[in-house]
Amino acid sequence: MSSLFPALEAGSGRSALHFGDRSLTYGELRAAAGSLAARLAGAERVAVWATPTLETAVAVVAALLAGVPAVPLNPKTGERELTHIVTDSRPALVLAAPGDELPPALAALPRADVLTRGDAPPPPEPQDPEAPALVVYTSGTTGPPKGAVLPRRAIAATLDALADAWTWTSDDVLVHALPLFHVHGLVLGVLGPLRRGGSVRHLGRFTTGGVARELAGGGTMLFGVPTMYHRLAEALTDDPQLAKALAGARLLVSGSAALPVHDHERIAALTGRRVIERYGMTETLMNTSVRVDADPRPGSVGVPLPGVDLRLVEEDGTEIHDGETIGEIQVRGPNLFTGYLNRPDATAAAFDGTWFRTGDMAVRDADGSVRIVGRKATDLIKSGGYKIGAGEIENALLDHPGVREAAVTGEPDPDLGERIVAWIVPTDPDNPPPADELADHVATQLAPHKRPRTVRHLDVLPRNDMGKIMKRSLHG
Ligand code: MCA
Ligand code: AMP
Repeated sequence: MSSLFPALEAGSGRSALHFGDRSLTYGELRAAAGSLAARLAGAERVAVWATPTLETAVAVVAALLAGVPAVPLNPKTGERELTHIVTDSRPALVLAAPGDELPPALAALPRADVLTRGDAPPPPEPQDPEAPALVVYTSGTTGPPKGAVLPRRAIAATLDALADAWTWTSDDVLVHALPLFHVHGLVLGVLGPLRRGGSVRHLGRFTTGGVARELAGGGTMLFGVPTMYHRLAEALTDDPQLAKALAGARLLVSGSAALPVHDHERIAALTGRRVIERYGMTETLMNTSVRVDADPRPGSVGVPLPGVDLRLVEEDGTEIHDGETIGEIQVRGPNLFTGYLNRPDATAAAFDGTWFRTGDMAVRDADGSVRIVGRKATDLIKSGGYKIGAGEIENALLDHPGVREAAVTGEPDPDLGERIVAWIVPTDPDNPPPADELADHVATQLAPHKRPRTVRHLDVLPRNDMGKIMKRSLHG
């Protein structure tokens, strides 16, 4: 397989990465990542302390050049989840920016500081397209997150398919503020521009003002989750500079969850620009997208990307072709992961033969475009574009001494898409634990974005004759 980043080979003076006022050209990135790659040679796997910084981008590129799989870690992950991830993935070392303080869960790991300067050319890139490149942890309905193993082939295939759908070139300057420990922000948002030989401007953290500034200052594309577009839509009403900046972008792309029609319409009305949606998953990378030359329709995630086979399947396995019946989306193609790390059981269960079961329910219109209408599992919640399993939060809540029973659901939220709600039977009904104490407990055990935003008390959880909690009868 040829190089993942042809532009790095040339190592020109073209701009590659900008994080705030810090930046690297392709030549500088080649030298910094080349030097670090030489230090990683022979490691089986490395963890990357994935802060939204230049160092994270250098560390991941170095690992890819060295052929060492990288495990990006959310720096806000709590003790329990972080311990699970490092126990499961067993990184040989952790890469972090000099001076970053690492939590006790990583104390036993050797550390390598990531420097953004260097002087060594990169080693020859591995040739095997199936070689694992990244291990990205993703939540399921129950249990702790699983590590999706993404080979080099999947990264190259998905980025090239998006380039085709969006006419994405080296002239593009991508603006985003997504976290760098998930596929959206890391693979699409950092590796994407680098594969094209273009550049990325990362805001460090999302603000509508930052988006306006970077788009007005030369950005051509914006990637975001629906919560970000919702906040842009809210701000647009009295911010003509923001409207002008969005109107000037070549492409506004939303993904990771559905962008509500209301936000689509508000942005279109105030900027004259339509946001286009693409649909993907950690395990599959990108499956479909509205193409740049198509007429974007709110609610549509477009057509299968080049190389991706997509079908809709009924509960009994029958394929749907009629353009109106809802079915589960199943996909296959070079964009797919190779499996979950250490979980052959879960990997086998995720496939129907060669087809990957996404768990997303959709309708396929007569023109082949896909409309997602929901999810098979009610125990998966999408909040702020993050996938969160109800089971992992329930387990964390049950660890709190004030909680006797717990059930977690997602409720519609105009900003987050869904908001996490915890239904609690307190150990002592006269003295239930305060809501913020439970939120802090989940935030420090798992991650802040998994914390319940609402806590409701019950005397008893509704259960069926089998003792199973009837979550559908839990609503506020
Ligand atoms: C609040 N905070 C706390 C607590 N409460 N920390 C500890 N304990 C607490 N009790 C902190 C948070 O860490 C955060 O810190 C700040 O307070 C605000 O938190 P929150 O309100 O949760 O954040 P937000 O401002 O609402 O975030 C909205 C967001 C974010 C920026 C849109 O949700 C986000 O970045 N989403 C992107 C998710 C994503 O990339 N998903 C892609 C996966 P601080 O402010 O310092 O951070 S899906 C994927 O990859 C597939 C392939 C796909 O299709 O894309
Ligand atoms: P994750 O597992 O965090 O990678 O999230 C993948 C899930 O995000 C998919 O299975 C979908 O449910 C959802 N998703 C991603 N993009 C979109 C989109 N454009 N519209 C609706 N849902 C989406």
